Amino acid sequence: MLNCKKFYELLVDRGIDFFTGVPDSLLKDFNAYIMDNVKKNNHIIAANEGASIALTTGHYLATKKIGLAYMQNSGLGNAINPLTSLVDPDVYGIPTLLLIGWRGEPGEKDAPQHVKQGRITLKILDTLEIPYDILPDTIEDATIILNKAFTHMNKFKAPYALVVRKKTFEKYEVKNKTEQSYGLSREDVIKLILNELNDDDIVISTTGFASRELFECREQMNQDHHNDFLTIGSMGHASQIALGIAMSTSDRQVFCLDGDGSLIMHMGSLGIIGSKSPKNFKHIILNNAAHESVGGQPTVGFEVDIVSMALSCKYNVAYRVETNTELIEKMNLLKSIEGPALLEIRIREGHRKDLGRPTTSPKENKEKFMNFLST
Ligand SMILES: Cc1ncc(C[n+]2csc(CCOP(=O)(O)OP(=O)(O)O)c2C)c(N)n1
Repeated sequence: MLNCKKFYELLVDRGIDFFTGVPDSLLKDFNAYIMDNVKKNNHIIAANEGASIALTTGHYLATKKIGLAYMQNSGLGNAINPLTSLVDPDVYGIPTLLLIGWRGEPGEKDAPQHVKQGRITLKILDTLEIPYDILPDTIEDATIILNKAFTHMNKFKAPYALVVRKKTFEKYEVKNKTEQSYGLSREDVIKLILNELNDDDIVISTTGFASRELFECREQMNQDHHNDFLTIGSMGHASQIALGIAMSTSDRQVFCLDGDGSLIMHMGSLGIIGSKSPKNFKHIILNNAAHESVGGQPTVGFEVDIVSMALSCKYNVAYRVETNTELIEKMNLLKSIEGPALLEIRIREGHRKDLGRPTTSPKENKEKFMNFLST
């Protein structure tokens, strides 16, 4: 396996001193290493993967130095536009090193949302005309590949991708992690919310642990899953799925269980919700200021004022809570008040080690949910 420190040193030796991206579980050890060892201004966890390509571009324009943009292959879609219309040699020609976690690699068992993306990842890079290599898991071989990548980037002023398989990096635990003071966990909160909902309320949950926990909470509470649409892929889009439903189903309340990382990834959606102003739209943000589902890398969730953001985007009301009692009180208000309404719940990181994945397929989820909507 590849030692994170040694790989980092290979990059630094070749002039890389700027790192940006959206975290991925396959890259979490390397990510932890750069969080501990790169100066604050030289590592930016981006709002989305496209933004990370723009950030490496800005860094290159200002310093003539190649930056590294890391992402899960699910994020390639977000990056395609700047990859084709900004850094491509047919446009500005900005050398950029891409480090892409390969979820759903053919032959590896993975969750349904990763299967197609895994199958087409290399084909996407071929179509984008971005040369790539699978990152080898020994330093000797990684050195050869990096030399090849840098020769290409410097000669053609173009991006180059390193595709990262499962278990490529050795374990590295982050050392400088700030402790969080909030008491409730995401799963506590999901249970409390489900207890407050009516039988005909609709729930749209965001990507990652939130959807997995929602599924398991329903099981534990002996409840059916038909009220829920689990947005297992498409990170950042749960609120727009919820908006699409809310605009067409005015007699039912739509509760969107969103994450801070997901909200930030496509924050412009808040303005669209506020402008359309559906009365039945209730937006709940499970804010742990982290991308917990892929390793707990920080977001700006506690630095930005989500309540003020919602209000300035013309949400009708917006509240912030952090305790059990406040949550129950505001949930009752949220149910009776006209939307769009937002409830930010400050939570701590933490999840069950035995957290499973939904045992039904996405298509079964869709069919049950659509039947429920049509009754
Ligand atoms: C476009 C895209 N980029 C990255 C990922 C990988 N990913 C899955 S969940 C997640 C973190 C979500 O963070 P947040 O919404 O704050 O929820 P939390 O995990 O903290 O519950 C990430 C980065 C993804 N699925 N899709």
